[in-house]
Amino acid sequence: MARDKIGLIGSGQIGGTLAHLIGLKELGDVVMFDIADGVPQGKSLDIAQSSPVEGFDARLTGANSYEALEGASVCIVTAGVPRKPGMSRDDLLGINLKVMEQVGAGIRKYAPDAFVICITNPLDAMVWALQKASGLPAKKVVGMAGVLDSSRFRYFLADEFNVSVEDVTAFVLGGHGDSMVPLVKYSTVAGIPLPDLVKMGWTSQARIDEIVDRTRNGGAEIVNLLKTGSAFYAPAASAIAMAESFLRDKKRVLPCAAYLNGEFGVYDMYVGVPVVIGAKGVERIVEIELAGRDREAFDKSVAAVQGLVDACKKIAPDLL
Ligand code: A3D
Repeated sequence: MARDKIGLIGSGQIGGTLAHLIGLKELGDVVMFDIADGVPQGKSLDIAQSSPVEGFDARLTGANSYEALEGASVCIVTAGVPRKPGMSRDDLLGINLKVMEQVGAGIRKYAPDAFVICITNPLDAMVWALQKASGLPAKKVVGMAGVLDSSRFRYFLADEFNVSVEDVTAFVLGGHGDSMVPLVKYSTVAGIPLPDLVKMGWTSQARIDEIVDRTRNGGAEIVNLLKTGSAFYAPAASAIAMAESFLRDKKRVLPCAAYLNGEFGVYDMYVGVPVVIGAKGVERIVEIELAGRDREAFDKSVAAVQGLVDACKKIAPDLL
């Protein structure tokens, strides 16, 4: 069986890490694309030269033309400008919207059958714009945010309880970052929900609140430490989990920015919800019942995403 071709649109910090992980995991051949001349070529050659040491077989190439993406079965989009300290995700909107229009046109022309994962910020609005610009079916275009947010949450919880990260599950909904909605009652250690762990004296509600807050601001914490650029190891690993579930038809249940048209009472918007990812793309949206404070927080998060989508519609009315 021929290897899958994975197109990485954007070969910056996340793009490079994606290419490395794809090689190490032998998920397929990689085409790195970027507008910066030499960057995708240099990074792909560097990673290819690590393959004899690591013992993986994959063809890695770099390109500055969309043609190179021809026939890709997965495209992961990081093209755009990352956040700088003091810059909000929303400041990025205007610049990255234009990039999504170009990228969408390239995917439509050369990789119309691909499963597309968008990472570019502001995520929930950019994945919406990318789906419109590419014209691909909504179940083949998803945004990566929830896997990262829940991974951060899981890491902090494992650290708090001094248990393996493998035994901590987390459930997050809503938009990326500040407006994310962690569902504490569905987050567990070995199946024991967090509220029970509070009752068992493992932690306090105040500590859980602090951890939720740190998770919400997880991206900004790293931006402030790095001073230039934003997080890239964990975002890349999160997108790889989504790509792997598609390529290997694993049908994992992962929180992703998925297109909602009626589910959760949301229409024509991408919002973070749990979905099943398999060979057909988003095969199912897991629509849990939301009530009380969780519903309120979700609605607030949806309103924040709606604001960004409305801004996109104003800047680029032809996307509709
Ligand atoms: P960076 O290292 O700057 O890479 C971006 C790459 O995009 C650069 O190599 C640019 O040359 C390239 N680029 C710019 N314009 C175009 C274009 N029109 N066509 C093709 N390539 C282009 O950034 P990064 O890899 O650190 O981050 C990439 C994106 O991911 C940014 O928008 C970040 O804000 C975003 N991000 C999202 C998350 C989420 O959880 C959603 C987390 C971390 C970063």
